Amino acid sequence: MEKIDNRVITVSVYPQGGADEAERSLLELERLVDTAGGEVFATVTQLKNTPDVATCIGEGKLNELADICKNNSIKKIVFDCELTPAQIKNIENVTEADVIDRSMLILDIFALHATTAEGKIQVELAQLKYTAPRLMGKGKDMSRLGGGIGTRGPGESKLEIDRRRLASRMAFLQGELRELEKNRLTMRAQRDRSGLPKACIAGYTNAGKSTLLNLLTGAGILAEDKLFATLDPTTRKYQLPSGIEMLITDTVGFIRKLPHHLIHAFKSTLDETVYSDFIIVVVDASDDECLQQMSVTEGILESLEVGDKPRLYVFNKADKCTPERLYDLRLFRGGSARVVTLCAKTGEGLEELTSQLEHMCRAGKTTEVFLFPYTEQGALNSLYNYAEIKETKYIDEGVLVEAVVDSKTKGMFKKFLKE
Ligand SMILES: Nc1nc2c(ncn2[C@@H]2O[C@H](COP(=O)(O)OP(=O)(O)OP(=O)(O)O)[C@@H](O)[C@H]2O)c(=O)[nH]1
Ligand SMILES: [Mg+2]
Repeated sequence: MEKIDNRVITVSVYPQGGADEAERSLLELERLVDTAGGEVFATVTQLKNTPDVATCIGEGKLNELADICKNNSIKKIVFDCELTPAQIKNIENVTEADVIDRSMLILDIFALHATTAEGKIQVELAQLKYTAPRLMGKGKDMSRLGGGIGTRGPGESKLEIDRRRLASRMAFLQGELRELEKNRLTMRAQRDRSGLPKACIAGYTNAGKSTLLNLLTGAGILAEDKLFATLDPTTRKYQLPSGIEMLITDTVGFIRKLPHHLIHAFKSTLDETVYSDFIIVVVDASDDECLQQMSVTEGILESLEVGDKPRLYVFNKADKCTPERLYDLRLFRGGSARVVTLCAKTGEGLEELTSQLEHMCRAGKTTEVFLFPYTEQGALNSLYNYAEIKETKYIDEGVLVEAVVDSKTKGMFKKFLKE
């Protein structure tokens, strides 16, 4: 069998003073290439304050890139920035290799990892919007595309790019997505009715979000040392040691240079973050880049308009950090935010985590006493769905109930409140 050649050349263009950041971003690009099944053969960088409109890199660099490709029979180039369809076409003409950009590569990984119908549709739509116009500029026989890095469709399928069918395929997928969104809304409404506190796990990709949900709930989500292992959200019920139940959702990870249109494409699943009561931000404390990763995470949470939701910071992978480092990180967050350190792999630090979760779940809740006349047993039954019942007493006037409720529930059962 012919061996598939997955060697790629990575390219970065950076402005004056941006060398360090470019270097870090390239290292991450290498991990993305690896996750997509490729292997970085060489890297080409250029200091250039404004990328060339036609070819991104300058003419001399482009020729250098073409020489490396031809001398080593490299057929794939990945740029660490966004490229326009015209830039891709021009670079391909000179280098005679396939060219993709960082966003196309990320979408390719998403396509590999999407498992639910909703996830697959979101990925395909995003690919049709972003990747397809960039592949079409090539003027090649499109039926031969698909299979290589950057051109895979979700699941086993290949990304079909036929100009004539593009618009109708997108309209069809949008319709399907709307249907699935309706189901998601129904499920969310059901979860709302349960009255349980809801937390969403967010954070940089590979921080250990899925490992954390697995540790707490035995959710059995695939957690591995790859970027974007998780694409589809999973929600599980978790019972805190005190008996309080809560819902926790694991979601897709974040990464730097995640363009807004990509975030928007995954809005339907990222909305789980929007509807949570608080956010558990998981940070890989052992990563030298973790402060920067935290600011990327904050930026994306801002753009999802959940910047003001309460946070619990979990500095994970504590087993790979010195105590001094953990101490410094805790200080960095300042006094206001809740912070715990954890090793999600072994469970070390779990007690501190659960006690903080306990606090977060109780925040904004009060203990109230209600009196339900014996004729209102239906209402009493429904309170059980919304509140943590502490004590019930049967007296002449009805059932006296002491319960921990949030303000919404208190309002709903206002007429039974005992003065
Ligand atoms: N040493 C160490 N490794 C950990 C810990 N927690 C998670 N990992 C490892 O980190 C890698 C990533 O973990 P995941 O749980 O898949 O990370 P994630 O945040 O869900 O990543 P994505 O879904 O890809 O965004 C896996 O190889 C885990 O085994 C930890 O506390 N210590
Ligand atoms: Mg995950």
